[in-house]
Amino acid sequence: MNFKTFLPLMLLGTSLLHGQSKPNVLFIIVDDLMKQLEVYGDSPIKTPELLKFSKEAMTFDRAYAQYPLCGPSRAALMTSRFPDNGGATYNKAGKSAMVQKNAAKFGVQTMPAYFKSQGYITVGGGKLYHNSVMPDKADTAVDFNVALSNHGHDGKKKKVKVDGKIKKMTFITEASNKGPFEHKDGLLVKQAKDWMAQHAGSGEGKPFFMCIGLKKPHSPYSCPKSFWDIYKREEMEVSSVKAPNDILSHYSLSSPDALLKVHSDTMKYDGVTLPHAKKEEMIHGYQACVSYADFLCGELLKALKENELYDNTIVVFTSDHGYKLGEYDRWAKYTLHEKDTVVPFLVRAPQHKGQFGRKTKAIVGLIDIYPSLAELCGLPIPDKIDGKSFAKTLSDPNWSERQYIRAVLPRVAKEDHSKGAGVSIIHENGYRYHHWWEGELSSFPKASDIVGYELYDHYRENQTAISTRNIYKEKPELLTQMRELALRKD
Ligand SMILES: [Ca+2]
Repeated sequence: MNFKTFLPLMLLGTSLLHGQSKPNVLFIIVDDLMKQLEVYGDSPIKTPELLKFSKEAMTFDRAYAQYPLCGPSRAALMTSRFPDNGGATYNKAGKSAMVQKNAAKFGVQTMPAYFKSQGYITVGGGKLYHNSVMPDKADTAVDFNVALSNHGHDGKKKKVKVDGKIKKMTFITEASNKGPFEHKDGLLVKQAKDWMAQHAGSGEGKPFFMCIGLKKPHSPYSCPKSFWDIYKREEMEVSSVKAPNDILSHYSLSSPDALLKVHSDTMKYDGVTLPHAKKEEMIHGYQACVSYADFLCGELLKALKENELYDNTIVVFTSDHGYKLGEYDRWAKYTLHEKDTVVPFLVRAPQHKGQFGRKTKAIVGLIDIYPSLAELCGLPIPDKIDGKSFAKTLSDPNWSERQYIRAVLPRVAKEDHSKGAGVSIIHENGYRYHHWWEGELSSFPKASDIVGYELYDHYRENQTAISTRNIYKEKPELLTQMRELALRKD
């Protein structure tokens, strides 16, 4: 037994008493959750459960997705491979069967499949990949011994005509009269709680690895009315943050109306014509859904405590990418900017109790979750993955395994639909860098192929707002240094 393996076992004495040699894991991933939460400072969004949890965990301030869209981000997380290094480069490639197949080509198992192969009981439910976990499907069985379903309510629908065909589409918001456990996510959490109670009572000595993917606050912003009632409509503030200066908009920004087009009551608008009252309703709905997701996370944590599992369970809470609510006159995701790539990130490792309640500025990527959980559970870190373990940061918040982290994004470069792509770097020096080139995402460019640069001074000391001033012309030496890093593949 090497030291790395021995340490967690030594510190988790209580589990040994119960005949279980390794800690359990509860991994919670929420869909489309922005980092603007109370745990990060002043936020109008009420998340009392996460706030309470942050006192019993470590809060990461600089955690980033590797691709600002569900499927590819989740594929990168689940396989610990960058999207342009064997991960998914488009949304549908983030479905579980394809993620597993692609990972196998590189000799990598998905994170839950790896834990399963190491003797863990793996339990999964909800949106973990671009698709939901489906009990009885072969690809689900690769990852999970136990699959939970999430067939509950998720938004009221209306019939609308799209391209001459009648389609049923959800309204963008809904304050529903259903109970919290009748909605999709609530139904899932109820099953997870039941499973925990049953497992705790079974006396089985095996550790579990539970992955729960909550769909909220992803649109439609549909949740029980009681969560809407936490807020007052007149207090909703529409962002006045405008797009950065001197950028190639078709690369740097997402479509202004992509979110609006998929809901029955907003499809007639674009980012410019969307009425102010509708914007306020959308922000209200998003905030209500975040509070609903917060409530459900609290239910999961409560179940761990009630079943005396909490002190022997590592908990990771995060989102698949960030989100915009009107900033840059855009909604949702799909840019490399800070709002779209930064994620909330909280980790509770019972063996590092001494650091609970602390915050860290260590830079981490979602691809780092896989090797970190392996190390924290005393398992060998698999070869051929790109992630780096942040386990040491949990005992020393000043320790950062990374100096920077990368995200990527393919684009349509021109009106002729030719390909373009971009890469971003967020560096511990406080700067955010992007560059764009014409060509495939997988075709790494030479410096001479680059068609656009962005450089933002984001994290200077005492600076709270995200800068939208593109300063790439003002800092030529720094630009060259950052470009060198962005042209690497690590
Ligand atoms: Ca998402």
